[in-house]
Amino acid sequence: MTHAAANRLAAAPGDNSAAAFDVARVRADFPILTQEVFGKPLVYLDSAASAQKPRQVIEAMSHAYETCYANVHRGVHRMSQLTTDAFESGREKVAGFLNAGSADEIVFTRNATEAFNLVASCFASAKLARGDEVVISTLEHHANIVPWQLVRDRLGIVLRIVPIDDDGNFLLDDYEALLGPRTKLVAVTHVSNDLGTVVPIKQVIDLAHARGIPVLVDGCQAVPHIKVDVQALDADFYIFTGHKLYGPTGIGVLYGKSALLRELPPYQGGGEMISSVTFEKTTFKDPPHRFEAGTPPIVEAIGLGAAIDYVASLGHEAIAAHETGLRGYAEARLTQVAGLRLVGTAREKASIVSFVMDNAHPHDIGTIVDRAGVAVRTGHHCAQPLMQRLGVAATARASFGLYNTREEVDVLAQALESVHELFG
Ligand code: C6P
Repeated sequence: MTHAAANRLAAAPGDNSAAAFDVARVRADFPILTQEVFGKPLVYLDSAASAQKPRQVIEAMSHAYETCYANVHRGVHRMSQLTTDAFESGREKVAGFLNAGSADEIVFTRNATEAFNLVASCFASAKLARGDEVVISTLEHHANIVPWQLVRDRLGIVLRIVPIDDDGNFLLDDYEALLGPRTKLVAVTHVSNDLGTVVPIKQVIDLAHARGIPVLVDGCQAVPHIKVDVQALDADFYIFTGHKLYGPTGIGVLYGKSALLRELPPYQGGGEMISSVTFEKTTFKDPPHRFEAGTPPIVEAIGLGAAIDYVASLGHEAIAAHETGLRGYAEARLTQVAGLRLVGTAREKASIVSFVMDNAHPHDIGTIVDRAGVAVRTGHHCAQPLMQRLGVAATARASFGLYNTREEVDVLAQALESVHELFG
């Protein structure tokens, strides 16, 4: 497009509840938002799947490749040292972002999924035996279900599932009742990727800790929207993925309390995670390097650091206020569309609106709104047990990022009205 079209979708008077948040200026940082789809301005409402990248992230990564690139922790040469400093500064930024006690508590992985597999595998080796229990919830993404099922099938552990109510609220009393003498870990999401439910995570952690049980939190859908302080939460593990936080793909983050990480064996073996190797015996580095076998996501860590700087420059509170206003507006606007039903109306939600429509399959909805330039995700959102609990095969999901506007919600609503006309 087409600056005219871009401007149409940018902030209009009264666009934002947070006056300090200048969404037009923010949109100018995202080059992709000037694209057209089927001749219409792109309306990107799929940030929960993956967020778009600001110029600051793209440039930080290009700059690294152009001016300061080599492998890290390996070379005495200048370029390797400079790259190592930039890479480790990405780790420091993540530590600051989460308010971790130290950068040594930050492990870089390939994505969030790998971080879950790392904890499941290593925690199981160190701490789980047949009959032990791990508590997860109905709201979980497959990434926090399947790795535990693999452990269950290997070791004979038991998975206990926290139920939800019909609105998608996490049921705290039922959760507490599941905690018992065999519970060795609680692993729950902070924000549901399908419903947007915000889980009362501090209470979840406190109830577990009162019984000496550690807690792993899936923060993938939380960190782009909510200020997270792992020390204030007292989370034992906290996982997120770079690409939903306006950073690159190819990098995930596992925060783990130092003492806990030290108790875990390595995840994978290979270069860089060792202190010494002979054919008889290998000794391992301390965390986080013990868990980072092979060449790490070097430029991705630099890009993630730039994304964190970007989010910090806008301020998490301002972002949250903007997105809360947007979600409220979207829920009010979409419920006016005939034949549309919201799926997930929990008391506290973040940035996600899932819905179904009479007579129209979510894939049809997604295809039709795409023709209007609107990108939403449709399907089971990698949360099939949640779909089963809610009695739906799939939903359509609009998810908002810091660059979205109320005008874009209007474009979605108009497109949904035409879905109703076609199928209703
Ligand atoms: N959810 C969505 O459209 P990865 O793929 O490893 O970067 O992130 C996995 C993951 C884990 N937990 C939650 C709560 C998530 O939302 C996701 C990714 C995307 O909802 C893609 S399925």
